Amino acid sequence: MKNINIKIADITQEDVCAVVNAANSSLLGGGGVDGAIHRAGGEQILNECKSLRASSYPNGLPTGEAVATTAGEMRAKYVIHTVGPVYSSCKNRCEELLSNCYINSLKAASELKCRSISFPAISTGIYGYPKDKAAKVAYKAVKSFLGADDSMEVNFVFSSQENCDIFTDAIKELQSRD
Ligand code: AR6
Repeated sequence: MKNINIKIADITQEDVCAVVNAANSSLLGGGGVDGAIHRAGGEQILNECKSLRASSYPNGLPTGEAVATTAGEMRAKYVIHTVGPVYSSCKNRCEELLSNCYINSLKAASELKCRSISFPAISTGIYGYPKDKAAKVAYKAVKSFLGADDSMEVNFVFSSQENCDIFTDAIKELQSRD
């Protein structure tokens, strides 16, 4: 689909307006993409996250919601932090919550006047969401957003060829309906 790119890269190196962080509700960092983004962006991101916790999210960022900080030393202008569902406990809300991550991140990027955004495969690492299922949810959410606003360039960024292949195989069926 036009406006959607699929690539293998380190998301911290993306030259886009906004990179999305697969965060946890504490917003205070972690492993995986989250750890890599905080390392690459430097302490400015953590300081902004701490302020957000103190002001807007004293109990943490709820699953499916998204909030932006600047991107510190990364090339991107903003980091949009979102919290994906933990697959073992999201029950019948897994799809809805993962979809919300994509839609709310895109809305946040749009509010910041961004025209380019890079997503990691939210929830498919430590949070255990099956990669093929997550691919379909991610693609459907992005496609529906772009249906209403096609001025955004969306990158799906994968850490390995294998993960990229799982994604492209899973969305082939959906793409044939584009
Ligand atoms: N660039 C692109 N993709 C990456 C990178 C990278 N630099 N590093 C990992 N991936 P995860 P989650 C892929 O675990 O499942 C953290 O501790 C990785 O292969 O980062 O949403 C947070 O603080 C996987 O497919 O995110 C939370 O506690 C995908 O990115 C928790 O992990 C997401 O893996 C969130 O878990």
